[in-house]
Amino acid sequence: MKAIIFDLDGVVVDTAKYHYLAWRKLAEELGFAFEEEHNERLKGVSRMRSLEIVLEVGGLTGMSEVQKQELAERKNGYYLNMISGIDQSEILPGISQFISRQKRAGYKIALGSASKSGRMILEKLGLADQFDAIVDGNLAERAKPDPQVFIKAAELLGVPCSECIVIEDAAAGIDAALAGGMKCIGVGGKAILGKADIVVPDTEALSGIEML
Ligand code: B16
Ligand code: MG
Repeated sequence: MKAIIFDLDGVVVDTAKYHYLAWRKLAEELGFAFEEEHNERLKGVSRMRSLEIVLEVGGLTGMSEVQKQELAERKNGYYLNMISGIDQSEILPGISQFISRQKRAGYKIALGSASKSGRMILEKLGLADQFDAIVDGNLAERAKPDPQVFIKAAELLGVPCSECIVIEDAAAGIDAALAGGMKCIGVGGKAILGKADIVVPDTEALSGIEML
């Protein structure tokens, strides 16, 4: 294995809580409650797909494309406001040390995130310089579970997909990595991430994986 491709939200930083709070605020404005139990479905999927899931939960059908665009932009405004002060203190436990160690061991490091704010968030966390390639939602038109975001990262690194390991916290991301012919480590619960080659319960446990 020559490269490690990191998902962002849920692997490098817990931005999922801010995505959730922003969707919940939008849902409240639309007149329904968006409960946390539905949040898992939003992880790793694109902004527009997330909106469709939120509207489905609220039983709102028949919105025009223009209306959907406005709602997605409104939610993104709330989200950007919530993450405006994000800093190194929000990097998930053990991740900075893990990235430094794998770089010293010779791995190339990339980001493969669905988020259009991916690069900006890495910069705010002070981690952007550690990444040899950054692919976020601005560079990939097709959302996970399509493997495009990870394949682009492998191409930018100049490493064949078969020599890349993806680290993911979402079922859509695991499916994307496997569809791209990559190895995959899941961070979270086995019930959701069971298709991954290895599943660890949290980011701190990544340092104990023997294949790295
Ligand atoms: P944005 P990841 C994903 O990030 C999030 O998990 C998902 O909830 C979000 O909808 C998506 O980014 C798009 O984010 O609205 O900022 O473009 O897990 O792929 O790093
Ligand atoms: Mg994620």
